This record gives sequence, C-alpha cells and structure tokens, in this order.
Amino acid sequence: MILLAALMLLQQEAAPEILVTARPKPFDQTPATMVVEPVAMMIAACDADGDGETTRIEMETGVRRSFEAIDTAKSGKLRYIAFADWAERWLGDRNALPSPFDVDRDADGAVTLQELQDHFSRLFSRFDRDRDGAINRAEILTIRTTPADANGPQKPLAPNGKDRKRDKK
Ligand SMILES: [Ca+2]
Ligand SMILES: [Ca+2]
Ligand SMILES: [Ca+2]
Repeated sequence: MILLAALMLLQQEAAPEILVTARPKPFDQTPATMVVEPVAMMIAACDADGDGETTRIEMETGVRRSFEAIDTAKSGKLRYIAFADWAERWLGDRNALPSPFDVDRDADGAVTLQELQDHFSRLFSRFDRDRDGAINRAEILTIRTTPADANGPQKPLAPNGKDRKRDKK
C-alpha cells in the first residue's frame, strides 16, 4: 500500500511536465482590429465597374455625383450646412472627416466641386500606397494593432505603426 501511494505521488509530480507542451492561451497573441475611415468607405463605393478597385476617374465621377446629389440648386457650391448634409449622406455622419474647414481651401464659407475633388485627389495619393493608380480594399483598411496580455488590450499603437498626422495633407 505504501509503495503504491509512493508511485502515485511520483506520477503526480511528473504530471506538470505534460503541461509544458500545451498550446499558449489565445489571448497571449496580439489582436488586430481592421477598420475603414468614412472617406475610404466612400472611395470604395466609387468602384463603378465592380473590380474591387477604385481608379482616379471612378473616384472623380463618384465625387461629382455625390456633390450634385446635394447641390440640387446647381449653385456649384456647398455652404457648410449643405456640406454637413453631404457628409451625412456619403460618409455616414455630419461630423465625419474631412471637416469643411479642411476642404474649403480659400475659406470663403463654401465648398466647390473643385475643392472637393482636390481634397479627394490628396486622399487618393495617400491611400494608393503602391502607386498603381487604383485603390484596392487592402489599401483602405486601417489595421490597429493593440498589444494585449492576459488582462486584455493595453495602450494602443499608432495605426500601421505610422504617424498618421504626417500623411494627412
Ligand atoms: Ca474599378
Ligand atoms: Ca471655397
Ligand atoms: Ca493601389
């Protein structure tokens, strides 16, 4: 009996070695969050031929259509209230970026189609990372990598590890 008990004790002591081969907990990995900015969503929606990529021409056509849908009086400009209507319809929220102050380059209180096209042209250059003249879905994704330990996500890093402010304009 004593011998048997001693054997069982030995087996129990040996048991933890098996646990060493266990896979690490999933939460020890770093989760990535994929999001799309409102303007990027709009650019993707301008893909007219359905090939999953938006060319500059497709974007310009889509931006003009979006502008004309709000500028029903055909005045050629959107005052800031009308611009908020435009943002609500096409970006999903009246306060979604870009703000009218960013787009209205001559600060005359209204956004012309040309000012809007110029702004989207700058956005196009920013999103078209491989410079092939078209924006694919991978290029509009913003991937946020958040370091996490067993207690959950920690302080977030800059998206893609880059300084987004530098790429803004
Ligand atoms: Ca296309
Ligand atoms: Ca203006
Ligand atoms: Ca591209």
